[in-house]
Amino acid sequence: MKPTKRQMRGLLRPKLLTLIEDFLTWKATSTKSVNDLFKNFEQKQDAIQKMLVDERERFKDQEVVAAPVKSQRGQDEQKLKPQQSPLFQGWGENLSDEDQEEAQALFEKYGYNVFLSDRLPLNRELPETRESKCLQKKYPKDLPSIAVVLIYLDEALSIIKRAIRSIIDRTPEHLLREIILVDDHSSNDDLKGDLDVYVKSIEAQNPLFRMVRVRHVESLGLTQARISGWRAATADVVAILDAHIEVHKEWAEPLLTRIKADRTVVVSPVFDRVNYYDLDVVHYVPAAHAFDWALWCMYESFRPEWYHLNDTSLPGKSPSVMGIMVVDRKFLGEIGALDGGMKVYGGENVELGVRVWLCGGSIEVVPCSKIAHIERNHKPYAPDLSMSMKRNALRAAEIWMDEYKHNVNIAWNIPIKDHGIDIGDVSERKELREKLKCKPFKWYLENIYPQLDTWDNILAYGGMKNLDANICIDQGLFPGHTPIAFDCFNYGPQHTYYHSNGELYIGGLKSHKYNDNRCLADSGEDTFPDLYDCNEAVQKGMGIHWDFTQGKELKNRQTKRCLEIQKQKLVVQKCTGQKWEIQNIIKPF
Ligand SMILES: [Mn+2]
Repeated sequence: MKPTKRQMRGLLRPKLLTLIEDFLTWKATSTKSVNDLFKNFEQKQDAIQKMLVDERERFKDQEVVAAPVKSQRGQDEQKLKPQQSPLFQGWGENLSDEDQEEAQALFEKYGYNVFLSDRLPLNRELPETRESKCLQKKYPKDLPSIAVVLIYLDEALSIIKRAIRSIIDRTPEHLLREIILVDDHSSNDDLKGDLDVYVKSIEAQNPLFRMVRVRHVESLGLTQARISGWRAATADVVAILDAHIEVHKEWAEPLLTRIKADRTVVVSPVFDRVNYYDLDVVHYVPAAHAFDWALWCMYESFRPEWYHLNDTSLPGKSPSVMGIMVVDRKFLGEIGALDGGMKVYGGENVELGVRVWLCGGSIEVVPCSKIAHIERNHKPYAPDLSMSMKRNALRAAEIWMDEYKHNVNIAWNIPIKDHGIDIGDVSERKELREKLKCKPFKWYLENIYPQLDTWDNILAYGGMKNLDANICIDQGLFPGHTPIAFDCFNYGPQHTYYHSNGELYIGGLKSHKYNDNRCLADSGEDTFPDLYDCNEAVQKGMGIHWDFTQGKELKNRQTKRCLEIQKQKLVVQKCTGQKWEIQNIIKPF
C-alpha cells in the first residue's frame, strides 16, 4: 500500500518509529472492534513492547520521536488539549471547545479530519494539478468499460460518499459500468444503514449502472478485499482503489487508452496528497513506484529514457505499483490476480509488480490520470504492520526472488535458516510461476530495476557483539559521526553488515545503488572510531577496511588498530585481542 512520508525515506529507523507511533495511537484509540480484529494481538504486543521500550530508551533525547500528542496518550491516556493535536495545523482554531473535542475524537478514530469531511460538499472541486500537456490531450470515445473497486475497513461515511460522488461525476457515463464497494468487515454502524441509503439514491439516479456491495463476514485483509472486488467485477477493466480518494476529472480516459493499446500493461494514476488535517490537495509530480529489500514502497525517479523524451505527460515505466492499480480484468486473472496468501498488509503490491514484469506484462504510471488520496496520520486498523510486512515480504521473496531472496532476510535482520516465521503454503504460487513460464528474478534486476543493489558481497549481518564485554556496536546519535557501545538489542541502530572488501556498515544497509552506506572508519588520530558515508570517509583519508573473522578481533587494515571496548566505551586502540561476533552469517569468511 501507499507508504507514509516516513516509509518513503526508506530508512529502517523511521520505519520502526512509524510503527511505534501507529502502536501508540492504536493503544490510545483502541476500541472493542479493533480488539475483535486482532484477537491474537497479545503475543504480538510483547514483541512490539520490547521494541518500544528499547527504542524509547535509545532515542529519548532525539527529536524524531512521535509527536507529543501520541506519546503522552500512549503512556497514561491523559486527556489532551485538542490544540496540541496534529489535526489542528492551520485549521480549526475558530471552532468552539466542544467542536474541537468532537473533531479530535473523530480524528483519533479515523486518522483524518472527519469533522471537516462531514461539512465539505461531496462534489467539491479539486485543483488542476495535471501536467499542462495533459489538458490538450484528446482521447478516443470508444474505450474499454471500467469497474471501480473501493476497498475499506472502518472508513468514514462522508469520505466513502465523496469517493463515489467523484467517480460518478468524473467518469464518462458510457465507460463506467459499476462501482464495487468491498467492506472488509467494518464495525461502524453508519457503514451499514446510512451507506445503504446513499447507495440506493445513487442507483435511483443512474438506473443503468451497477452498485455492487461485497461484505466480508470477517476481516480478511487488504489483499483479499482487492481480490473480492476484482471477482465481483464484470467490466473490461478493473480499477482497484482505496476508498479515501477523489478522482480527478478525465482520470479514466488516459488509463483506458493505454490498456486498449496493450492489454498486458498494468497502469497506475498519479496520486496527489490530501492532507489528513485540512483535506487540502497537495500536488505530487509523476514518479515511479519503487521499493527496497524490506519491500517497503517508495517513490523514485523514472528511468533516464523517460526524461530524455522531455514530455512529462507521457506514461513512465515503473518497477512496481503502490497498491492502487488499473488493469484489464481478464489479464489480471491470467497472471494470477493477487496472492491470496498475503495477510493483513504489505508486500502484496511488490509481489504483483514483480510478477507482472516477469510473466509477460509491464507497469506504467500515467501522469495525465490523477487521483487525490488521503495520507492518514495513522491507520486505525493496523497497530503492528511490521509483523505482516515481514511475513508477506518473506513469502514474496520465496516465490519470486530466486538466489536473491535472502536479501529480504537481511533487510529485516531475520536469520536465513530457522527463522520460525510461517509464510504459509507457497506451492500453488510456485506452480503458477511454472505455468506462466515467468522469467528469473535476475532478469528483473538487470532489465527493470537495475537501481536495486543486489548485495552480492555482504558476508554477514545483524548485531555485532564484543564477546569480552558482552556489549554491541551502535550507530550512536543519528546523524552524528561517533558510533558507541550499547547493550545489545539488535534493532536498526545496531544492525551491521560486513562486506567482502572489508567495509563494515552500521545502522542500515542501503537497498539502492544511488545511496551510500555509512562505514565504520578509523582516522588513526583519536581514540574514538568514526562513522561516515563511505565515500566521505575515504575522502577524509580514513581507513574503512577491517579484517575480521567470526569470533576474532576487528582490525583496521590502514591503521592496524583494533575496535575494542574500554571502560564500556567503543574505542580504537592497539590490539589487545578482544573478540567480536556478528549475529547472522551468509557465507563463510
Ligand atoms: Mn490509502
